[in-house]
Amino acid sequence: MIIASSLPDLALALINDDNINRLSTVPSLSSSQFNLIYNGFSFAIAAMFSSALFFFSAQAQVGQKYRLALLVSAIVVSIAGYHYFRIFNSWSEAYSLQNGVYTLTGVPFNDAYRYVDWLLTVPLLLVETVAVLALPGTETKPLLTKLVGASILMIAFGYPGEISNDFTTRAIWGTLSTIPFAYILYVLWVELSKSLERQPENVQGLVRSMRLLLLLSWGVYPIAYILPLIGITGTSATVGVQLGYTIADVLAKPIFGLYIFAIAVAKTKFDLEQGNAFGTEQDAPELDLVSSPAKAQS
Ligand code: RET
Repeated sequence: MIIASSLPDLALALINDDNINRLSTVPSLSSSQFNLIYNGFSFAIAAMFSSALFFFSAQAQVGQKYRLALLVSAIVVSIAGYHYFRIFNSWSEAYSLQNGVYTLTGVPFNDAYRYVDWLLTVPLLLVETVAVLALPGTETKPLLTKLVGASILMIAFGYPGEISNDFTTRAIWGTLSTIPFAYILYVLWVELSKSLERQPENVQGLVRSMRLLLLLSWGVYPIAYILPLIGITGTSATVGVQLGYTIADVLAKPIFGLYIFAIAVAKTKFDLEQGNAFGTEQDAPELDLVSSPAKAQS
């Protein structure tokens, strides 16, 4: 009963948090600091929407069975473009210029857009990545279930810490979130490494670089989150957290999507050389980005 009655309070606290005391939102910014973030968000909108156009249209350049992976990339960056548009507007509403300084207006900067974006896009990115692994059909589903479950926990644990104005709360939720994060990266690294032997030669280098990009881009998120906890406070924390997440998002979505595209092109070329130009529906019931060579050879 007590728990039930405190749940709405918790929900309200999560929505109506006071922005003023947040560890990652300072009360005032110089115009260059405000503009750095403003322009960062604007750049992200351009990167997301232009890559969405590219991924939608690039489907025609790859074999039938790789098109769904490109479509997933296009959907990921479209969702992100929409959220960056909302984040950009929220940022503009959160501060106003007074006597040459950007000061909080009282309209809270809405960090929830970012977390909702991750909730939608991270599972889709995992689907894209697992598609590259060329796993036997029966292994794909359990692996995806574990990874998607862990990614939801990672994001859900991160949010209460993100919006908290308390150092310890941020540290505790951040640590909890790091457990599923480490699990995801470990599993993906191991599985991507194992998948190398199933790849044709012209794809192996791309998968190696993609594996590195995954590690580097995902690694930026906890680093940005941790800044207010390691003595980087005030304006530097705000700028560091927002720019860090934005850079990581551009690397993890459009740039990562370009790797998926490059792999799809390389595999289409491989298929052409094998005399299996555009695949068939039977070859590609799912997001079958890489399993074709193994199948073609067997
Ligand atoms: C949080 C909280 C602090 C600890 C960790 C985090 C990790 C976040 C990650 C987000 C990845 C997002 C991606 C989005 C692409 O669409 C939540 C910041 C570990 C890894 C890849």
